[in-house]
Amino acid sequence: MFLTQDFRFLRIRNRTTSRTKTCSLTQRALSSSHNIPGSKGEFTYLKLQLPPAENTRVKKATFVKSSPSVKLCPPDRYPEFALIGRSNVGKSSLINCLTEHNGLAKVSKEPGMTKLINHYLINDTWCIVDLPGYGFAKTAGKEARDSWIKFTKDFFISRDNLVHVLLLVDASTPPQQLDMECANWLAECEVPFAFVFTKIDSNKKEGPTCSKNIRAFKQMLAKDWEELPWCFETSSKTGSGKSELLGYLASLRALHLMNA
Ligand SMILES: Nc1nc2c(ncn2[C@@H]2O[C@H](COP(=O)(O)OP(=O)(O)OP(=O)(O)O)[C@@H](O)[C@H]2O)c(=O)[nH]1
Ligand SMILES: [Mg+2]
Repeated sequence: MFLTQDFRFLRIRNRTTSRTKTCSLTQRALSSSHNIPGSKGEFTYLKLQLPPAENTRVKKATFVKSSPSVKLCPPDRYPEFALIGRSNVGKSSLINCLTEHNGLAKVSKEPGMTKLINHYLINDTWCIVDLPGYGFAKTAGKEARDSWIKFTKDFFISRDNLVHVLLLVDASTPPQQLDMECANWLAECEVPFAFVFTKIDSNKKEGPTCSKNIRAFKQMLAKDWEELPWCFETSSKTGSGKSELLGYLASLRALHLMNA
């Protein structure tokens, strides 16, 4: 991936097909560059130029609305960050962790808990959006999958105030094809996103560790992607990775305001 001259788009070249996808980013015409993550170890990451993070703390978090369709979502007044990922990956838990508000988003061991588009207003200035998870019913088949794609695609396409998407991936399980497909699908749809690995506290007695799973996931991704989107490693149980993620969201909000 690389940024084009006007900083408006990033392009992702698929190594296998040599096809180039263009992915619009919120960082347009950047003027300052305080935080430039670049290559890190064996993987090369997208170089982002972000303004410094300010007002990272969540002082107030309120539930706004559950919407059954994009048309019924609240007006697009505030900058929004949407969380997506497989069902049970920990989207709702992460919202509670970031906001330090247990019970704000409903958490359940049963997959498929979140069925609607849920808006949460943070500090009266920006929103986190909890979307239904994908892939919870193995038997649900193509129809359910198509309906999920339509539902979420509508959201991504029609929300002008969508600043960034966080694609959550469960670090306690080996890489899943569905997550790869979702990442590629976001890129196809030109939706800017970062990976958030969840449950890094949850190392199983048998099988690979979370670190190994994360590495394997990145290796799989790196087969196709020249540069990886930025990645965070989190645990909603221990709060690990929380401040880094809040800082990232704050920088993106600052950028969004600079370019609004
Ligand atoms: N150990 C551990 N468990 C977690 C973590 N985050 C979530 N969980 C557990 O994973 C399960 C699912 O969490 P949710 O937050 O409801 O997941 P979700 O992605 O919102 O699920 P859906 O709404 O069904 O799509 C719950 O049992 C959580 O307690 C974490 O960081 N560590
Ligand atoms: Mg949920």
